[in-house]
Amino acid sequence: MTVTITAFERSPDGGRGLARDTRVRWALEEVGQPYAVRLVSFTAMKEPAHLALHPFGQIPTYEDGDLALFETGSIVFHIAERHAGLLPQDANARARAITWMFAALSTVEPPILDLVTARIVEGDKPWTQERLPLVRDRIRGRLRPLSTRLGDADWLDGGFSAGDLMMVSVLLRLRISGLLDEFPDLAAYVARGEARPAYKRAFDAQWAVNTRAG
Ligand SMILES: N[C@@H](CCC(=O)N[C@@H](CS)C(=O)NCC(=O)O)C(=O)O
Repeated sequence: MTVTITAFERSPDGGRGLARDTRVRWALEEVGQPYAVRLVSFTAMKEPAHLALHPFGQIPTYEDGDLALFETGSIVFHIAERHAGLLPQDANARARAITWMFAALSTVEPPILDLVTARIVEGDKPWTQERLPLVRDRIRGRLRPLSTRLGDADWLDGGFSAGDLMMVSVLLRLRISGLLDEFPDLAAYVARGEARPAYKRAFDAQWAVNTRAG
């Protein structure tokens, strides 16, 4: 049974790797698992067939036989549990790698999403310019300790893991804001993630979808 994921028919970022199917593609590429992609429009995402897979009407989803999952944290964790390559064998190291996945999604990603909301969704509100510095500072408040913890290591805890995959996926959304450049070690960390052949294959696949004619 081939794994099937969903992705935007046309991603709002034009295929720059910011849509969250990229992190699922990346995980599947890291473990060498082939997959099919079903592209969905914004309209289809809110219709019953897709809502049965994803209660919030979003992408990505993951289907493998009888199993249907949503939420990238859960999907990447599932892939990492089922295949070698994304989680260490040692029980404690494995638990720490999983902790970094949670840290990426529940501690680092929320203020980054606030910035996206402030810039794009609330960009025309009269209070946005006053609020933006606070939002940016909250992100720095996460990047500073992350940078301290990374130190001069390549990855967050030993070898590359699903924790790094998720953290890099979250951080790369910051590039356009310039905030990542304030932390050259984190910028280099993200670049290391993006240099992985599996990431490149994932990026290229979603880029091809979003830059095709028609
Ligand atoms: N927490 C969810 C977030 C999913 C999400 O926000 N997906 C976006 C694309 S990256 C989406 O489908 N947006 C369209 C919408 O919400 O209508 C996850 O990690 O999977």
